[in-house]
Amino acid sequence: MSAPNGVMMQYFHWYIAPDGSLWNQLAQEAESLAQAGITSVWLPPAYKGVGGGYEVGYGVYDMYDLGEFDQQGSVRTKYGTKDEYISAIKTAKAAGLQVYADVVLNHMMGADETEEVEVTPFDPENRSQAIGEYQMAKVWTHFTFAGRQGKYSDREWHWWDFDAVDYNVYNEGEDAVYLLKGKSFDDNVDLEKGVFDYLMGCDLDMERSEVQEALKEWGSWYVDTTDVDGFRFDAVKHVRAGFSLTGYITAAVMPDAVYLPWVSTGLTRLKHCTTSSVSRTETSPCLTRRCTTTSVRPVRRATPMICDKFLTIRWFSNSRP
Ligand SMILES: [Ca+2]
Ligand SMILES: [Ca+2]
Ligand SMILES: [Ca+2]
Repeated sequence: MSAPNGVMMQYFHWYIAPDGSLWNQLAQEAESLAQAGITSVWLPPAYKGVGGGYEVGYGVYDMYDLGEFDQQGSVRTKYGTKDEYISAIKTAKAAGLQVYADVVLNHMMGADETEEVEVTPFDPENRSQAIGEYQMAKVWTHFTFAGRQGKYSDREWHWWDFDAVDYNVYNEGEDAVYLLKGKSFDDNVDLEKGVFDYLMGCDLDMERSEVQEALKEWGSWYVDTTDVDGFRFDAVKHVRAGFSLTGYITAAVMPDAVYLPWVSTGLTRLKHCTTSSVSRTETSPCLTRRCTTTSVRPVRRATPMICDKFLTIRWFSNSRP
């Protein structure tokens, strides 16, 4: 029988040295972490970001590059190579730790090429207020991932996969959020700044089915490749609630529908929400319903935690206790 409560360690912080050693360090320390009472580790984003070997991980460039390809000036990430990452996860799990991967679905940065598209500039402080005319812009939205050459996925990303950007080559000095042609900011997000769909970089259009499918495909690949126990979702208040992160991991990771009730049951633990966390649910109907649940049933197999900025979800295979 597993213990009712665990201890998760955030196994990184923003300012650790960018020397590519974190994954190896985890492998070396896994045993002693477990002995000290740690039951799970939250690892930083493992894929290539716009800052290459210096990128903390939240400026997502290529989610299929876990430190394997020469992109953004580096093969490894800030934390090591793909092989070191996978090896560290294996070692950590062998030591009895559960491993959570940090996943950023909200935005991408560091596109390889520009594209021309009509945009409408909006006030960065009030995204319901246009501050200029519909106009032609040149934006960094074409992701070719040339360094990966189609391995794992040959999908390229274009402006039509995104809702907005904040940089127009034709008007470099302007401070604006540019809503792209035919797009709307996704609904059911945080209401700060009018509608807080846009945070940074190229904001994914979560209403677009091709984008949803691409993310599910990636999720399946990621779990198959890394064998992590769960996800920590970044920037959830900027991701439309209708996308349903629990539905996402169910579709991406647990195609067998029998697992869904376990995830839903886990969400009743939202009685542990802090006041600030509930502000997220005000704009999230799919979570509000569960957050108002006062009776908390015992949760054995799924333990999500939610707050205003992130959401972690853990799942178990049949073989795990
Ligand atoms: Ca949209
Ligand atoms: Ca968004
Ligand atoms: Ca969006």
